[in-house]
Amino acid sequence: MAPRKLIAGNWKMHGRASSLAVLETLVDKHLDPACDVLVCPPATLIARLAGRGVDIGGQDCHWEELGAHTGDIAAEMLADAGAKAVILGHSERRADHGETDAMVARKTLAAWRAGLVAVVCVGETEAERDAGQTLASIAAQLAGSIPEEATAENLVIAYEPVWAIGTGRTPTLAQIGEVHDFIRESLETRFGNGAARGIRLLYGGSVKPGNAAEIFGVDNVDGALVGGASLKAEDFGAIIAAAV
Ligand code: G2H
Repeated sequence: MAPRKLIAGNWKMHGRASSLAVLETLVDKHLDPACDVLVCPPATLIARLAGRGVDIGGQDCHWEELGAHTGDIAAEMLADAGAKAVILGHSERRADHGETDAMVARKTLAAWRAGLVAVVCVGETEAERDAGQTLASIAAQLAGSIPEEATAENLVIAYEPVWAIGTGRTPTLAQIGEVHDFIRESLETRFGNGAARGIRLLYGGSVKPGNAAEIFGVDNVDGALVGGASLKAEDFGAIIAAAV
């Protein structure tokens, strides 16, 4: 049986005054219980938005529980604020902050230590795709970023081709399917069928109401990580509706 779908919103560094209105609109729509919904706002909004009917998550965490790390936030702090999950290894973090697979693996362990679901992002660059290196790049990121303790309950993987993020460009359905099938097979090889079948694989990169339904129809796509379109309640609600 396919896992329950998950639609996650990644607000990135957006969502100040309008944030509560977006969330309240989603809650008012009485989200279909057949679909899980997660909203990941900036960390300053987690406590304010948690407990209002939609699961809330962070966008990053440090691998240490505490210490001299100016500007960082611990997984335990996210959990204290009411977060249930945290996005890790997003390509914007990898690009802006030099995050490596090894760092993402340490952050993933920290998330699990704090009881958070880790939403680990992987994806190829345009140069890697043009060079025919897409699956090799994904394989390396999976091997380096996902610790051995992964289970269907503590891990979600988001496939986000870097060239499709915030650009309005999306891969073909065949390209999405090829990578999601590859990720599922890689997980089965490493963790066995039971765990691997339950780990949810999200597609991310310019998901919008107009393309969500066809993307959700692709095998091994268990939901979406949505950036820009998650900032508008109407668009995010339409994407959620397309998943159920
Ligand atoms: C990819 C995605 C959300 P967008 O970063 O993680 O953003 O939907 O704006 O491409």
